[in-house]
Amino acid sequence: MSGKLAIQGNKYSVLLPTYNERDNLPIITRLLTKTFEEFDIDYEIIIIDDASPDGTLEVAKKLQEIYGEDRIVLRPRAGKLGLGTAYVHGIKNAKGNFIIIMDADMSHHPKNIPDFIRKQNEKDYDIVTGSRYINGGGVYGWDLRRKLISRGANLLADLLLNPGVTDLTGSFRLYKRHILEQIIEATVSKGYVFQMEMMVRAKQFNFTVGEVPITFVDRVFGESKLGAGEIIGYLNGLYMLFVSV
Ligand SMILES: Nc1nc2c(ncn2[C@@H]2O[C@H](COP(=O)(O)OP(=O)(O)OP(=O)(O)O)[C@@H](O)[C@H]2O)c(=O)[nH]1
Ligand SMILES: [Mg+2]
Repeated sequence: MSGKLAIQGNKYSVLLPTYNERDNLPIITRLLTKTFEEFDIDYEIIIIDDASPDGTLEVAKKLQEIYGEDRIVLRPRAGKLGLGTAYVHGIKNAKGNFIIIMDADMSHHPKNIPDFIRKQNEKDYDIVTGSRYINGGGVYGWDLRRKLISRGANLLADLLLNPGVTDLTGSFRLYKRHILEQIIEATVSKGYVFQMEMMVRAKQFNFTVGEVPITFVDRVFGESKLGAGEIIGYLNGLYMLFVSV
């Protein structure tokens, strides 16, 4: 399979937002570079660190020394400003005509990226989204509570907004760069609801969306942040979209 995905002129910019990912960052970076090299794909990895107290940025600088400045791009910010604006900040100066968004905590595996690219090539999709909820996808390491919350969040959003995508809250996605810029521009929510709104906007704009199965693995290092506040925030955001879109 190696080498077959390279299309002349295509470049993939991976946006990796990080907050306290010191232990995960070297592993995900190695797996990313390995995957891209194996398939002879042009890439850059853009790390957007929000002044993580655990020293993630220092680790990122070391990685930049190892892999080179054309492969590892650092776009740090002075404080924890949240995921939505981290993507906006990361896209500025991104060199790729495609953008891949994924978590840096090893919940998303770089080995799936060739599937995203292959899928995109199939029908020249504007967006390809990773789904835990189609055949071949799944979730590992979550307890029943977390599974139910994720399923519930997806079912509810699907019922109210019907964007036609099976995994709305996931954040492992490939976008044409100009499409992502347009969607982010239109997206107003913050927090967990942000990923879901992006798919609702995509439908609104009639962008084409392909899906590939992914297995999501719960983080091993670092701390989870899903609490009651996030759930309430999600429900609020969903309601706002329901009445406004
Ligand atoms: N730059 C930046 N990155 C963030 C921020 N919040 C989270 N991240 C990163 O965004 C990605 C997803 O966040 P997670 O904390 O893993 O969120 P989650 O996957 O919903 O929840 P858990 O994995 O259970 O903690 C990870 O790579 C985080 O390090 C932020 O405010 N700024
Ligand atoms: Mg995570």
